[in-house]
Amino acid sequence: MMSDSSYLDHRSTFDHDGYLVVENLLNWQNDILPLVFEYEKLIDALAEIFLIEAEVVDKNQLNSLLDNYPKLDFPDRFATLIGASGGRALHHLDPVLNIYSPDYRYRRDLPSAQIPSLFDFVRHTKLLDVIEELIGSEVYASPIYHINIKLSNQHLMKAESTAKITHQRSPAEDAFYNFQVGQTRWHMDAVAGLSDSLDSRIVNAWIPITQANQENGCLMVIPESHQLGLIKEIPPSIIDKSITLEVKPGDVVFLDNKILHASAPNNSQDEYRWAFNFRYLPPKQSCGRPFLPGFIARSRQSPETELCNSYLWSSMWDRALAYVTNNGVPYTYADLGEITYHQAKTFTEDWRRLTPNHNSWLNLH
Ligand SMILES: O=C(O)CCC(=O)C(=O)O
Ligand SMILES: [Fe+2]
Repeated sequence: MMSDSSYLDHRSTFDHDGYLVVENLLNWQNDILPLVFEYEKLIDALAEIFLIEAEVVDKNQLNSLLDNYPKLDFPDRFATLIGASGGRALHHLDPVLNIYSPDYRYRRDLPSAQIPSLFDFVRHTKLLDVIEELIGSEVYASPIYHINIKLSNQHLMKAESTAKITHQRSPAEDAFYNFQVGQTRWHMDAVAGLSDSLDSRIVNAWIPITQANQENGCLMVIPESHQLGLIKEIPPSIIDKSITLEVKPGDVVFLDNKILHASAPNNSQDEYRWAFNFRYLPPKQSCGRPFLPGFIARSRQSPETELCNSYLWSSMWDRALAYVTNNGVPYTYADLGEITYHQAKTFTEDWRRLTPNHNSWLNLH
């Protein structure tokens, strides 16, 4: 149900429906544009690096790719980055998902993807005010966050052709390619975490950066499906009950960790559909990925424990991703379903002991 923040009780709507749309929560100019501006710069820097690194046989061809790049519009630039990196730029931009890609390897030599404006966005007061209504005054920002830029067919083809020119593998071979830039299949976020997080009150803030409509790949949800318990294979009879959520930049969709959702395919001519999603939970509960760094985003009880410094956040990520690359991911994606609740709980507690605060993340080797 669409709700206006002024007249409906957010918490009861969220608890009942399993999701909540707050329209016009954020302001494009003040709240969203600064992040878009910096994030596009990051994408452009990565594109230049991957193009220069690519084995283009013909130097003239490389120069014309580089010369042409700034003239391209955003989806063409993003598709160029994806193609020139054989999809691996997505590993850098969205490590949380891609640490499970078979060839994931953190590249410390690239500019950090955990940019200050992203950190500031995760901590945005307007987001945290709604999160506080939904989960209470103590808020931990989960390390699980994603970026999904869904490309039209035209731009997916551009990624393929750039991969050919730059002698990269087809980006479509990448493990999570479709999930990230194509159509996200039906799932509940809860299945991607260790089982000790199943009872955590995790709220996902899904934030559109562009319009998201039925044509370009908006979010689809099955209202009240968060009450069905853990579902891995979703029967068609349930999917029949799905609805589409058409939203605009400034609106924010809050999702229960167990609500079934997916994205529609991007069937538009040349639009891209860009959204971030960030997860929040009460600090004492399990986030499902204890070996990645979250932080206290808001604490009314102990405000001094809030992490406010974006550079410390980037460094925590740097250490954690280097650690995962050097020591291996503690468990595979396929293991997730096999690990018992008890094993998961012990694993989370061990990591908590190892990393009680941000300084301890900085100490990881
Ligand atoms: O952005 C989308 O379309 C869906 C993303 C999603 O479901 C996720 O990241 O868990
Ligand atoms: Fe999801």
